[in-house]
Amino acid sequence: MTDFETILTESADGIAVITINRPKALNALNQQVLEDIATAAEQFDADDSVKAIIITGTDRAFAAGADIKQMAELDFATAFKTDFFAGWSRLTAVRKPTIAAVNGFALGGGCEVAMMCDILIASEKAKFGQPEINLGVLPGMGGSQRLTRAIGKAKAMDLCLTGRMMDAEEAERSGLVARVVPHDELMDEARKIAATIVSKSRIASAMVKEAVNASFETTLQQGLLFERRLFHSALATNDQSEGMAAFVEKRDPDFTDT
Ligand code: CO8
Repeated sequence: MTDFETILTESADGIAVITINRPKALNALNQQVLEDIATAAEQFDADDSVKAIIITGTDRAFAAGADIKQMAELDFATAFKTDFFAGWSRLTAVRKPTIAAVNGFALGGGCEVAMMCDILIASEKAKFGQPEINLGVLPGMGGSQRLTRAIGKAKAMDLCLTGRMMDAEEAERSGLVARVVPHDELMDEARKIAATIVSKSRIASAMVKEAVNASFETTLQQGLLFERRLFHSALATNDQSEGMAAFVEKRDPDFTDT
């Protein structure tokens, strides 16, 4: 694994952890953070010993948004020509399940990076928001799209138009996060979820991810057909034979990711 400037990485027992580590700037996302997270995620995605990836922050922040000090200097021509921040799509291209363990502020781009992950869990101290309106701009990394799909128009408009923050309890109630846990238990809970995923067939978990994500891109009929065809394909895997044999024989399955 490469040495990174703005993140910490570790991996053990099939679980990789990427920790955003610019605490003095509340983990604000500059170009280097993008490059580091995307590269680490791609490397873990290609690493056969890894089956799930956790992304988390440090101290008070998951990430307090795109780096405003960097963006303050940005003009239209440069942003357009460089397709500023389009590189975050590298994170969404990761095929292994990703878990955002949101420990504190997840604002603007921070909320958007969390929403690029497959499962969001939050500490009781987490705060979510799209405060770009306070800066005279709007969300630019998916906030108006993924947030609206996650929590609906009413809440998404409320958050994006007022710039207010919502706490973890409201985020769970709204459907943005899957679980809220006490702050000190956040990483244990994230690792438990990841360990559960690690115990499953990697082919099946990748198929689940593709099928659920397809629901955001297709009509219901196309999505149902895609899901059914994936199911048919799953019947060609050794893990399907093993999983169903283990159930019939009343034992734990031993998946081989084949
Ligand atoms: N960018 C740069 N630096 C930041 C950011 C940020 N987003 N957030 C916090 N910091 C820095 C502060 O400047 C401060 O640094 P310093 O000590 O050098 O002054 C340090 O972090 C600590 O912050 P505060 O002193 O402000 O801490 P508080 O506890 O008083 O406040 C808040 C915490 C409420 C989180 C506050 O820092 C805040 O409001 N931050 C900005 C949040 C925000 O507006 N985020 C959205 C940014 S815009 C965005 O994400 C757009 C994404 C789309 C990109 C476009 C793609 C095409």
